[in-house]
Amino acid sequence: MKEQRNMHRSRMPEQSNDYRVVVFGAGGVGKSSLVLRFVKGTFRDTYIPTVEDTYRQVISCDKSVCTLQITDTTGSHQFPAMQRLSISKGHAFILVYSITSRQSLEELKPIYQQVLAIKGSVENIPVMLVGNKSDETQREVETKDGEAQAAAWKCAFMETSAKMNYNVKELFQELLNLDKKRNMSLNIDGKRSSKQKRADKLKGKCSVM
Ligand SMILES: Nc1nc2c(ncn2[C@@H]2O[C@H](COP(=O)(O)OP(=O)(O)O)[C@@H](O)[C@H]2O)c(=O)[nH]1
Ligand SMILES: [Mg+2]
Repeated sequence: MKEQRNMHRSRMPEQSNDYRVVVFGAGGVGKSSLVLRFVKGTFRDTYIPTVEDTYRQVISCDKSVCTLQITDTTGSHQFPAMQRLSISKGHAFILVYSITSRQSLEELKPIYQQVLAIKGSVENIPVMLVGNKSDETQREVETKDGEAQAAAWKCAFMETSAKMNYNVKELFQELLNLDKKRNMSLNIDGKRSSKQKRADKLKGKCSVM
């Protein structure tokens, strides 16, 4: 039995080299838009419900490279078994609501509780609470309310706009920075702008390309 398990593992050595980020949130808050803006640099105004998509990008990790794997989930009505599986496999989590919907922030609560239940504690797990659609004027959730929720959850917080491309790369880099066990950068060496190099110096870390 034991031998079989080991054989199985050795056939998939690349697995351990993946850094898995899972994006959760109610339907329509902009999960897919954030992921597509980040991965492809595109934005669309039409709403196409997502089943579940995973995107991969090579990033640098501890002086080597690894695969950043981003799973864009279907929303808060994901199958419970699928939700549990993505949480147990995930290394880091992005919890998205829309600043135009207080309800969408409410819908994150059971998801956060489940992350907590499965991971035991979120203290050593990168979690970012994200208020998306910051470009919208019909605001239902104030920035300070998002900040307060993040403080209660002991996680990081950011407002973004996938539409205006505001804070999108920053979101992913900040999330990676939260992981103290690895030194990860979206940037595969040598291509940083002077602005980013300055930011690196300040933080003592690498940053976005
Ligand atoms: N104004 C605005 N609309 C957005 C933003 N992000 C997404 N949307 C729109 O919100 C709708 C839902 O986006 P989508 O990414 O499919 O949401 P998902 O269900 O969470 O994946 C779409 O019509 C998007 O165009 C944003 O930052 N600002
Ligand atoms: Mg979607």
